[in-house]
Amino acid sequence: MKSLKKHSIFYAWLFPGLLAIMLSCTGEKEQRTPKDLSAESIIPIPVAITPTNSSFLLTAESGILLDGDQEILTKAAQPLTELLRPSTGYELPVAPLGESIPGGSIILSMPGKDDSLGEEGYELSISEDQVKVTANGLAGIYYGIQTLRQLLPAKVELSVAQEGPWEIATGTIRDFPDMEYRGAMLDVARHFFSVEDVKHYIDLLSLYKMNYLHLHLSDDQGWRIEIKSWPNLTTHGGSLEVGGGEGGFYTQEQYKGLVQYAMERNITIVPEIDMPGHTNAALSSYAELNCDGKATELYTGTEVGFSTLCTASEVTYKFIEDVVREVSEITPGPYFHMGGDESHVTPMEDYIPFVNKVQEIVAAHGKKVLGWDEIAHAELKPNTFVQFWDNVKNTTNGMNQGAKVLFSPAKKIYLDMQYDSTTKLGLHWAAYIEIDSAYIWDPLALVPGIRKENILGVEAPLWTETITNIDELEYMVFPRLLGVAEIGWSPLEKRNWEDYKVRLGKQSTRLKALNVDYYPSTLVPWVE
Ligand code: TNX
Repeated sequence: MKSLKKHSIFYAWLFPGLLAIMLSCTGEKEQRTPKDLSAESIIPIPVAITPTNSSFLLTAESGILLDGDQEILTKAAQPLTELLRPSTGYELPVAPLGESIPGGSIILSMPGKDDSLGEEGYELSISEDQVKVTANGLAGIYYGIQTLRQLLPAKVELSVAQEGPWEIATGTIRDFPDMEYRGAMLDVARHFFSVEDVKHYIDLLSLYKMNYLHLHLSDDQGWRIEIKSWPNLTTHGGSLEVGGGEGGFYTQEQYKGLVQYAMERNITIVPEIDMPGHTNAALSSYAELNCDGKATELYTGTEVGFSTLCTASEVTYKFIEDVVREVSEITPGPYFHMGGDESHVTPMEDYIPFVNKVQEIVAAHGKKVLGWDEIAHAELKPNTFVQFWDNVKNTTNGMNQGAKVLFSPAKKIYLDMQYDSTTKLGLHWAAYIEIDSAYIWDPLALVPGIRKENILGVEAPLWTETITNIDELEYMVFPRLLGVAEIGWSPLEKRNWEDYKVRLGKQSTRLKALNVDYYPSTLVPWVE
């Protein structure tokens, strides 16, 4: 070694250029900090990680290269440039593969069918010289980018230029979701949330690879989506919210904007119009929807189960037909959620034919029915799905009729439940739900006899009787949502609380960079 050095110096004296080259080579190597890909905090945890213990460095000379259909990939590159350009301050030109880029590049590649990755899976391979995201389609590329995002320093989330280095651990990740439906529900009826708030929520959901957002658009306290053929629903029925404050609603144009915004982040909107119960806002807006022909008063309390549509009257079904048609026309996703929960004042002999009829109306508008587990009392049609929230018997009944089950067990993932008896926001009728409790459960163990093929997925609801604004939303949702995301995406054998809580602790800087007001549970070793 020593003699080699001596020699170098000797030759350098003769050939200064040679030394410069040698130093620059060794110098570059020395910059690469060994980084262990398997020790990074990725949530949800990927299916397979193979570390190679070095690092890739993103620099001002880096670029993004597209390998495959240029038009589709240009779209796919957008979330990546939107993430990287502001925080790194780098130009990061986007070009077809083959173009010469002086620095290490990120390649987005869609070479064709890799069946084992499916529609949403991806492979991320990182060497010292390049990062490559490979997938079958846009969704997979999007998720590969989200993983890459979590491998970059948290300051990548900031919107003004930061100092580097922008290092990424090397190795390979192969990853695809365990469940096809990974969602969250937001109740915009009890308290209204603006378009901006919902977009913000969509942004955060997409970081953790959630792919559905269910909007609870109507309830006793408010009707939140414009229906052109029944305009009082929103002008009157949307005017208030719980507590008596000003309500609000989305125009159809605004809703379409939300659908589009979500779609760009691989999230499908599921609209819910709750019926026949939870309908006071509608009953107050149109007298003819009441069996006695009298409009009710607007309601701003938090009781449940006191209202019902008049299930025997024709106008009710004309109303439902109009609502389902208008909402379906602006909803490209496959599902229409008909609610069906807590219809305590609808006699069962009326409830069953009602649910049967609504399933037909929804099917006629080309949508699949989702409903809370009570709908299993009716005869479920082939394209009906049951959302388990409370009642195992109902859920089993639905499953035995061939319906797939969406898991939202109140005792585990109702995000409106208090963390413990000292947390101020939220309710506790189902349980106090700490971070560990929301994570350590498995759908297969909750409903006897259920098999993997009976499961549609998981969805974490946020009911908003006590949640009035986006800060309160963040406090209840984060960090429990990350655990739900992992249950939906990662295979059971990869899920482990001891490992998860360490990864969660490391998400702290990212959540802070994103300005998320999360609940700092003492069960988690937060890393500042
Ligand atoms: C039960 S869950 C409800 C909602 C409430 C929630 C509060 C379900 C289908 N119905 O109406 O907002 O509890 O936790």
